[in-house]
Amino acid sequence: MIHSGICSLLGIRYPIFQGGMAWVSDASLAGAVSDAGGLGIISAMNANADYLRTEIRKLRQMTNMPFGVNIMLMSPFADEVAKVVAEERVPVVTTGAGLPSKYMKAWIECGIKVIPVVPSTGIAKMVERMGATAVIAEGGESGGHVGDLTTMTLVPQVCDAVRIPVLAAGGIADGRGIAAAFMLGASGVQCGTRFLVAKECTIHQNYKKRVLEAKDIDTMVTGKRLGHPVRALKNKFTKEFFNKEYDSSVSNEELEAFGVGALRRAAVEGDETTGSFLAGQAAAMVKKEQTAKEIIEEMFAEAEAVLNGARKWIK
Ligand code: TUI
Repeated sequence: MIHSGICSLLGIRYPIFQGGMAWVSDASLAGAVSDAGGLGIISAMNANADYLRTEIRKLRQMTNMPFGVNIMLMSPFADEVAKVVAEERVPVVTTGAGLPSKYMKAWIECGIKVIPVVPSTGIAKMVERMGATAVIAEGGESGGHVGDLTTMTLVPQVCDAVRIPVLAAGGIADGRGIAAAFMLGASGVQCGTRFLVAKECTIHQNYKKRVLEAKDIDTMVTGKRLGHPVRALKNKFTKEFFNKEYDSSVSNEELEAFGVGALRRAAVEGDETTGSFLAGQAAAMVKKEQTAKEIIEEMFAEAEAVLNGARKWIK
C-alpha cells in the first residue's frame, strides 16, 4: 500500500488529486474520485457562485469523503466563488493561474486547507509564507495553462525550496509517473488528462475519443503572446490561433475574442474544429475509458510494483 503525509493530512486513501479542469471537473467526476479514495476537485472555472454551490451540494450527496474546489484566479467571478468555498466549509481549495494572496487569510480562518498550483520556486515560497498547507508543482507537460519548467526540473527544486508537502503534476498518467514523482521528493500527484476519460467524466464523447486517439506529439501550446500559454490537442482551432498569434495585424483583443467559448465548445458540444481540447502531453498514454476507481487502483498497483522493483538498480 502506498501512503504519504498528504493522505493523513487530508484524510484520503491514495495520494492523488484529480485536477480542477474547466468544463470537465464537475460534481460527477470529483465525487467519483473522492469516493474512490483520491481527492476529487470541482472546478469553479469561469462560473458564478450559484453554479459552484450547486456542484458542491451535489458532490456532498454522492460521498462523505474529503474533496476540493479549484479556483481559477483569472476568473471574473473569483471573488464570489472565494466566498462560497468559505461559506460551504470546503475541506481543500486549490488555486491556479495566479496568486491567492487576498483570499488566504479568510480561507485559513475557516479551516480550509489551501493548496496552490505553482509554476516556480519563488511562487512556492511565497504561498508557503502565506500559510499554504501544501503546493502542487505543475510542469509544462500538463494540459491547460502552463508554466515554463518541466515536471522533472520543477518538482525537486520546489521540494528543496519549501518545507510543506509538494504534489507533482504535469505528464503523470500511470504508475511509473507516480513512482517517479515520489523519487523527485513529492508526497503525491495531481492528474488531469487521465481523468478526462473516466466513465464519470461528463465531457462530450468526441473529447474522450480525441484523447484516446492522441499520439505523443499531438499537443501544442498557444497563447504565449497573451501571457497565458495553454496546452491543447492540435486541431483546426489551435492551428488558427497559432497563426493569428504570429500575425502582427491581429490585435490582442481580436486574439482573446477568438478564444472565447472554445473550452465549452470542446467539452459540451464536442466541436472538433472550433473547440479547444485542453490535454497534457501524457494524452497518448491514456488508452481506455475506465471508472475513476479503476484508474486510481490501476495507477497505484503499477506504482507499487515499480517501487518494489527499484532495488534492482542497487548492486
Ligand atoms: O491554471 C492552470 N491551468 C489552467 S487554467 C485554465 S482556464 C484558462 N483559459 C484560457 C486561458 C487561460 C486560462 C486552463 N488551464 N494550471 C495551474 C497553473 N497555475 N499553471 C500556472 C499557474 C500559475 C501561474 C502564475 C500560478 C501562479 C502564478 O503566479 C504568478 C502570477 O503572475 O500571478
